Amino acid sequence: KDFKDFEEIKTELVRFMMRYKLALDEFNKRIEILKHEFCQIHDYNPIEHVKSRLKTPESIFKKLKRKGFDISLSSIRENIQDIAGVRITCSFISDIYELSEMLQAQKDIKLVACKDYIKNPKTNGYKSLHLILKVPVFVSGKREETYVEVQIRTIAMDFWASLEHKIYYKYDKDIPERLMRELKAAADSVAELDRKMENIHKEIKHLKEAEGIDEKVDFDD
Ligand code: 0O2
Repeated sequence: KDFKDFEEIKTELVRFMMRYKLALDEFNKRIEILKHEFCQIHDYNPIEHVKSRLKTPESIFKKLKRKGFDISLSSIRENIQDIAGVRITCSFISDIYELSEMLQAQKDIKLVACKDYIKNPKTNGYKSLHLILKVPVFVSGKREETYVEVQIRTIAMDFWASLEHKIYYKYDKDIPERLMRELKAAADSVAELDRKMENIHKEIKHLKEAEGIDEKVDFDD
């Protein structure tokens, strides 16, 4: 009997997670199309890389406990909005906002929430644009709106966040004040670099426009 129960739970879980996997696949296709659209408009590829992941059952369970939600599939479906996660690394800050607009302009994608940690960075210096979207997926012929969390950031923001994640993010004690200041200072340097690159990019764009240069896009660049 135990084995039968286990098999039933396993089948249910696999089906449950499949929905999020389908949402990721669907979303990644959209990104690929948007990349081409963007290239048509601006003559360059704004996306450096795209990474997607499914939250592990352990991590889902921990989040349910931490936030005090029920432990059930329906509770997970309603309360955990980052089971399907996509991180898009862009070249310039302006690309982040343009890409976000393009995503939100898709008729069947719904914006559930937007957290702009670029305009309002976290106290440690973390910057990124977070969108919670609902993406339609078809499971056994039935349309199901599924949450996808999208984090959009520049290469510089990603560099900082990746290293900070390694060093501190899941460190559950208070970080000493001095190290907190150093971390914030590193985030400020990274932001300064982003501003500089954005300005150079804009100036070159204006120069090109003035000279009427037509650029050829190479997706591997
Ligand atoms: P992982 O391992 O990347 O999946 P909560 O999820 O409750 O902490 P909330 O409000 O649901 O918070 O989400 P929020 O604030 O939008 O941020 C969640 C995700 O953003 C995290 O996912 C991280 O990926 C990233 N993030 C947020 N703050 C920081 C930070 O200070 N440093 C770094 N490096 N990343 C951050 P997970 O699931 O916590 O982690």
